[in-house]
Amino acid sequence: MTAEDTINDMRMRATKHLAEAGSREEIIAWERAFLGPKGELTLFLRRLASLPVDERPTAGRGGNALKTELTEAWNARHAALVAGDLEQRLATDAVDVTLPGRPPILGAAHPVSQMIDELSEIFALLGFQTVFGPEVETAHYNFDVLNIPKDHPARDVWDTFYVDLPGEIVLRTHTSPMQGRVMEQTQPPVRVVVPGRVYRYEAQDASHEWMLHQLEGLAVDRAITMADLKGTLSEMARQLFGSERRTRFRCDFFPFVEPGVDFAVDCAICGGAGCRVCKGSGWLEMGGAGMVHPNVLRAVGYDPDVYSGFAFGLGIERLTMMRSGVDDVRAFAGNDLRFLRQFARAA
Ligand code: FA5
Repeated sequence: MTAEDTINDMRMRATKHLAEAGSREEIIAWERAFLGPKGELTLFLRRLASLPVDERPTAGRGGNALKTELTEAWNARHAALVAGDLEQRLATDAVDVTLPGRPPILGAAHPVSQMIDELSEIFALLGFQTVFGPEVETAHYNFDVLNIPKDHPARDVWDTFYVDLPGEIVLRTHTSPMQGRVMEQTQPPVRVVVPGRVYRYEAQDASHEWMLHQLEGLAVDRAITMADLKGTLSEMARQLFGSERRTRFRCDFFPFVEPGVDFAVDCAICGGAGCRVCKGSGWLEMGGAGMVHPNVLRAVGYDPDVYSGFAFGLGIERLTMMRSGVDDVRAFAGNDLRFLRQFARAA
C-alpha cells in the first residue's frame, strides 16, 4: 500500500466515524483516535522520515492536507453538537414566565412585641420614656438595691436562675432592677417604662411561664402619691381594655415598695365567673405596684424626705391574654404559627 493509499483509507474511515459520532464523548474519542498525540494521523506524519525518499513529498503534503481537513471537520461537528445540546436544554428547561408567582410568606410582629409597642405608646402619652436593660443581671440590682439583702427570705419569692456559683449573676427575675440602674444615672423627675424578658425557675401552667415579659414603670418626683399610681394604671387599663373592664387594687407585699398593691382586672376568659386561668377567682393579677420604699431611694442617693415615687411591674403576656381572650400563657412561646397568625396585622 502506498502512502497515498494509506491517506485515502484514513480519510474514508475518519469521515465515516465522525459522521456517526452522536455525542460529545464520541467526538472527543474520535479526536483522540485520529488527531491526538498518539492518534493515527499524528503517528503517520511522525513516520514520514522512514518512507522511501521519492514518496516523502507526496505523503507529507497529503498527510498535512488531511490534518487540516479533519481538524475543520471536527470543529464543525463539535459546534453542531453544542448547538444541539443548547437547543434541547432550552426546550426542556424552559421557564414559563406567564405562570403566577408564589406569594412570599410575610412575617408579623409577635403578639408580645405588639403589646410592648402599644404600652410604650400609651405610656409615652402619659409622659413616660421607654428604656431597656440587661437580661443577665447582677444580684446587686436584682435584689440588694431593691431592699432585698442577702439571706433575706424575700429572695425566695423569686425563683431565681443563678448564672454563677457564688450567686452574684442571675437571669433577672423581674424588670425592677432597672429602677436602681435608672435612678443611679438620673436626677428626678424620673418617668420611665422598661419592657423586657424575665426568667423564673417556676413550674408552668395556664397562667405561669418560666420565661415571661414584664413592663416596669417608675415615676419619682416631689409629692408623688398613691393617687398618681392608681390614676396611671387605671388609665393604662382603660386605653388597653376599654372602660367596661373592672380593675382592682389590693394590698400586697414587695420589699421595694411601701405600701404595696397588686393590680388585677376581671378575667376576660370567664367574664369574672371563675375559670382555670383565673383559678376560680374571677380576677387575674396583671402586676405588682406601690410607692418606692425609702430604702430604695436612699440606696440610689435620693433623699426620701424630698422625693417620693411609685413603681409597677406588669405581666405583658397576662395583659395580652386578657385583651385577646387567650386562655393559656404557654401559647406565646409555643411557636405554633396558627396561633401567631391570628395576631398578624398589616404593616
Ligand atoms: C414582680 O415581679 C415585681 N417586680 C412587680 C413590682 C414592680 C412590684 C414594682 C412593685 C413595684 P410579681 O412577681 O407579682 O411582681 O410579677 C408581676 C407580674 O408579672 C404578675 O402580676 C404577672 O402578671 C406577671 N407574672 C409573674 N410571674 C409570671 C409567670 N410565671 N408567668 C406569667 N406571668 C407572670
